Amino acid sequence: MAPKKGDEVERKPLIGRIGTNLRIGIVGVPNVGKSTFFNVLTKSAAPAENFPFCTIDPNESRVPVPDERFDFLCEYHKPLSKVPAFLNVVDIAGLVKGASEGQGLGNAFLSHISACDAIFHLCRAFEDSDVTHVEGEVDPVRDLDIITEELRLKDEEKLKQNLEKLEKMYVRGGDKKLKPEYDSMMKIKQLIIDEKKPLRFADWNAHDVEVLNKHLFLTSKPVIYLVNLSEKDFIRKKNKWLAKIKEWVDNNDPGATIIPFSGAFEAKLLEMDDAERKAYEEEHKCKSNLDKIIVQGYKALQLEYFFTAGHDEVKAWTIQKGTKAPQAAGRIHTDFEKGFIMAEVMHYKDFKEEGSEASCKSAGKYRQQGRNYAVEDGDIIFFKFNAGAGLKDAKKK
Ligand SMILES: Nc1nc2c(ncn2[C@@H]2O[C@H](COP(=O)(O)OP(=O)(O)O)[C@@H](O)[C@H]2O)c(=O)[nH]1
Ligand SMILES: [Mg+2]
Repeated sequence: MAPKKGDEVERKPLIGRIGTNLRIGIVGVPNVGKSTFFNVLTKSAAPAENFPFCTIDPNESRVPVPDERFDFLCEYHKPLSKVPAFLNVVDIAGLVKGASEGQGLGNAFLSHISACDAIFHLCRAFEDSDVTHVEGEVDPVRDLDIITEELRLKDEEKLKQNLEKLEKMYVRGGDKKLKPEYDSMMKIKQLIIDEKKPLRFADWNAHDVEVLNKHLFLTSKPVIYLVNLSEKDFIRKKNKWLAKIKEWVDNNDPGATIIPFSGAFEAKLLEMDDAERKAYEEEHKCKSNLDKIIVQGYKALQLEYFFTAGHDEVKAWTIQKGTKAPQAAGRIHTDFEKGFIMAEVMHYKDFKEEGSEASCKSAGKYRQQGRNYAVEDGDIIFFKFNAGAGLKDAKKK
C-alpha cells in the first residue's frame, strides 16, 4: 500500500539493532488471541504468495508486505519471479504478572522479546466465557499495565546490573573516559526507575542512542497496540474498551498506533474462497485489517524498500530509511557496492504516470544518480557498476 499523504507521523530514530532483517514480536498476556492472530497472518500470506520460506519455525513467519506498487509492477512486467518485501513476525508465549521474576517461564519469554526489534502488543477486548482469562475478568487496560510493567521491571534489572559494573569503573576506578556513558545511563535510570516510564518516551541525543543500542532495553522498542475485538464489535466498530485503551496509550505511549481487529472475523474470512469473502465483506461493510497491521508493523521498524523490475523478476529490496545508492546496491550484491558507478532511478509515481521506461526517459524522469543519492521508498532502480574487468551493466536478475 502506498503511504497516503499526511499519514506520516514524524518518527524518532529507531533505537536498537541496525539491519534490514528485523523482527516484530507478538506480546500479550495468555489467551488474548496472539497465536490465532499469528496463524491468520501466516495463512493469509501463504497461499497468496506461494513462497517457500514463509514459515521460518513454528513461531516465526515471514509475511509479505502488501503494496499496490509492487502489484502494479508485477502486472506490468509479468515477471517469472516475484519477491515482495517481508515482515518477520514472531509469536511469543503469553507473559504473566511476575514474568520478570521468572513466573510462568517468564525469563525465557522476555528473552524472546529481546530478540525482536518492535512489538505488536495484543490485548483482548472480546468476551467469551469459553476462553478463560488468567486474571479473571476481561480488562485490556489492566493487561496493558501488566505487560508494560513486566517489561519495565526487566529493564530495571538489566540497568541495575550494568550500572553496578559501570560505577565500579567510573566512580570508584576514576576512569574519566566513561563519563559520557555514565551520564547516559543516569538519564536512562531517571526514566526507568524514577519515573517508571518506557525508554521510547524520551528524546535522546546521539550518545544516549549509542548506549541504548548497546543494551537493547525492552522498553526502547516501538510498540503497535492491537485490540482483539469480537466479530460483532469489529463489524459495528464499537466496543466499550476502545476509548479507555486510547486514553491509556495517550498517557503511557503517546503517538503510538492502535489498530482494532478481530481474530474471529479474520479466521472466518480465511475459510472462504475469494468470491465468498468478497460477498461477506460487502454484506457486513467491513474488511480485513491484516494488511494495515502488516504495513504499520513494517513501518515501525523504520524500513523501506526500492524495486528492481524486469521480465525476469520484480523484487522489493528492504533498506533502512536514508540509505545511499551504493549501500542500496550492496543489498543486491557486494560487488554492486564496491564497483558502484551510478543508479538509474525512476520514481514509482513517474513510472506509473508516464506508463513506460521510454516515456520516463523522454520526459526527463529517468535520472542518473551518484553515490550521494539517498534512495527513496518505492524507487525503481537499475544499478551500473564496474565489475573489475571493464564496465558491465548490472540489473539484478
Ligand atoms: N471469541 C473469540 N475467541 C478467540 C479470538 N481469538 C482467539 N480466540 C480464542 O481464544 C483462545 C486463546 O487464543 P490464542 O490465540 O491461543 O491465545 P494466546 O494465548 O494469546 O496465543 C482460543 O481458544 C481461541 O480460539 C476472537 O477473536 N474471538
Ligand atoms: Mg499463544
